[in-house]
Amino acid sequence: MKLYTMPASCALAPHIVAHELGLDLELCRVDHTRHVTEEGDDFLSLNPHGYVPVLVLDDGSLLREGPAILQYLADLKPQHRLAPPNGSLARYRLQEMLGFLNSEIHKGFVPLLYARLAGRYIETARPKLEARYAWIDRLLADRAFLMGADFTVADAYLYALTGWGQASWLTSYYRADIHFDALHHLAAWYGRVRTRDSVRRALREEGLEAAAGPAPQNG
Ligand SMILES: N[C@@H](CCC(=O)N[C@@H](CS)C(=O)NCC(=O)O)C(=O)O
Repeated sequence: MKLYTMPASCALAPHIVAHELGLDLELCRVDHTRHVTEEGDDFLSLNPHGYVPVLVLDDGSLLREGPAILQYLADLKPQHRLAPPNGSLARYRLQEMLGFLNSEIHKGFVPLLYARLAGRYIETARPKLEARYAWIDRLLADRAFLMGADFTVADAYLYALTGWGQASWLTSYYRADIHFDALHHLAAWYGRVRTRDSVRRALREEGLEAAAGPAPQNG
């Protein structure tokens, strides 16, 4: 297995875990300003988002996103008990903690780190979010839902977040100055999700249905 990393980054976590488990792990450093690996390869071809960690498995499959990589590694050697068994409540507790670390702690640092770039937080953050939504748009070009043909919890999550950029119908705190009008696959997906009974009901119960407008008829 090979781990793409940058020293002192969040990729330090899977690096540590690999040692905990005694796994044979090859490390490859990435220059994130140029998106080139120390072997001279284009890192964006491995991760179009340009960030580490990326784990390449022995069969050549790629795994991205720290929480997924950490759990994958722990599950390779369950006897080390770095993660409780899948399906147990304890495992969901671990995922609860990893979700918290990922979005609240890890990404909580980002404004502080970007603030050092002469306060250019918005100018740095918005293009990244736009690029990531463009990637989601391409993903949705040939699939109905985020993970494939079927609606999953990930669609519910993305639907809730994407509403923040649809400023026309949100008037409160959850209104970001970013628009996805040019992303047609995203718009089609958004309409598809909007027609689901669960979504209509949730919007109604949160007093949002009128503001969200009528659900598309043909999804
Ligand atoms: N969602 C990713 C984020 C990883 C991340 O933020 N990596 C940082 C290092 S801590 C990075 O590579 N940043 C470079 C960049 O965004 O260009 C994860 O949780 O694994």
